[in-house]
Amino acid sequence: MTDSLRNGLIAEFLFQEGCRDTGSSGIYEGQIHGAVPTADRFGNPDSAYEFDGMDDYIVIQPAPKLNRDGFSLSVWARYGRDASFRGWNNAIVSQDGHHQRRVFQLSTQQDQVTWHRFFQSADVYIQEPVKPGHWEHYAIVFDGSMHKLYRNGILMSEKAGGFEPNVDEPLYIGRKATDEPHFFFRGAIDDIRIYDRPLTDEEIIALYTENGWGDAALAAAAQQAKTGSEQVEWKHKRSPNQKLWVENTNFAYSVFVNCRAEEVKFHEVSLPGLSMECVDLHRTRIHNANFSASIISDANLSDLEINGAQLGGAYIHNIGMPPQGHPAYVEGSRQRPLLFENCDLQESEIRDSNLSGLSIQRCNLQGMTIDGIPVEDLLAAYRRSQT
Ligand SMILES: [Ca+2]
Repeated sequence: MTDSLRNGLIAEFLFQEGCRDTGSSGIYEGQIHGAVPTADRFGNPDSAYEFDGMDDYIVIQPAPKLNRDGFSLSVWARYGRDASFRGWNNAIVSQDGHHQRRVFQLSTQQDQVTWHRFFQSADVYIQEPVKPGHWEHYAIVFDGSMHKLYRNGILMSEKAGGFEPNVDEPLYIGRKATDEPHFFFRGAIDDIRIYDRPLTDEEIIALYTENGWGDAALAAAAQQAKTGSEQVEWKHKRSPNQKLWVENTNFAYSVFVNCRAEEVKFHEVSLPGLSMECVDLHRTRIHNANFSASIISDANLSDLEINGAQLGGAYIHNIGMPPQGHPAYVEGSRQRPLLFENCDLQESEIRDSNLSGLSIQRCNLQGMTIDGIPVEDLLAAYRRSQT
C-alpha cells in the first residue's frame, strides 16, 4: 500500500493472523465470538472472517480513539447469499450503544448499505441493492462537515452532518451492541481500517485496488465522471429520431428513461455497473464481453443461448415460470425444457430442483452422486439386476 495510507491509520485488522491490530499503535485487540477464518476476496485461505448471521461477532474493547474532526473507515464485505434483508439488518461495523453512546453504524436497511448516524445526521446510503455472494469495498469519509459513502472506489452518496465519538463504547464487527437478531452479519468481512483523518478520493481508490483488485484507471475515470461531470439534457425529442454518434467520450453515469433505443451498438466500450430495469432486450447479441459478477433477475430468458462462456462460480436459482402473484403469472403454464450440451459442470451442485423427466446421455458421471449415492454404483447395481 502507498505510504500515505499508513498516515493516521489508528487501527487496522487484516485478519491474516487472527484479529491483530496492525495499525500505528497496534494496541487494539479483537475478541472473536464464533466468527471463523475464511478465504479473502483473492481466495487466500484464513484471511478474512465468516459470520453466521445468528450470534457471531468480533468486539474491540477498548475501541480505537476516533477524531471528531476527521475520520475514515474502510472495509470489505461479502453478504451471504442466504442473508436476509428485513428492516434494519446486517451490521458490518458499528459503535452503537443504542440508548446512549451512539457513534455510528455501517449496516443495511432493507438491501441498501447505510451509514447510519442515528438522529445526529441524515443517513447516507447506497441506492443500488447489495450483491450477496460478491466482495464489495465500502469506505466512509468524514471531513469535519460531510459524511461520504464510497463503494468500490466510487463516491455513492454524501450528506452534511457532525460526528460525536465516544471512547467508552466498544467497536463491534458483524453486529451492533444490542443483540437484535437481524443485525448479526451473515457473510464475510475483511480488511478493516480506521483513520483519524479524511482520506482523499485517490486514497479510497488505492484501498479498493490494493493488491491488484479492480482496475485503478477505470475506477478513477468513473469517480471523475461521477463527481466532475457536466450534465447534458435531451428531453422530448422522439420525433424525428435522434441518432447519436458518441466516440472517444466519457458518458459514465448517464441515464436513459422512457426512451426508444433499438439497435444501439456498443463497441470497445467500458460498461461495468451497467444497470437495466424494465427494458426490452429481446434479440440482444453480446459477444466477447466480461459479465463477471453480473446479476440477472426477474427476466424472461426463453430461447436464450449461451455459447462459449466461462461460468465458473455461477449461481442459478429460482428458475422457471413466474410464480403465483407475479404480474406475468399464467395459471397452468409450464416451462419448456432446457438443453445443456458439451458443458463442463464438474463439481457443480444441483439442489432443491425439479429434475423430473431429465435425461442425461453420453456424460462422464465419475464421482457424481444423487443424495450422496454414487451414480456409477447405482448404474452398476441396475445392470446386475438386469442380468
Ligand atoms: Ca484479510
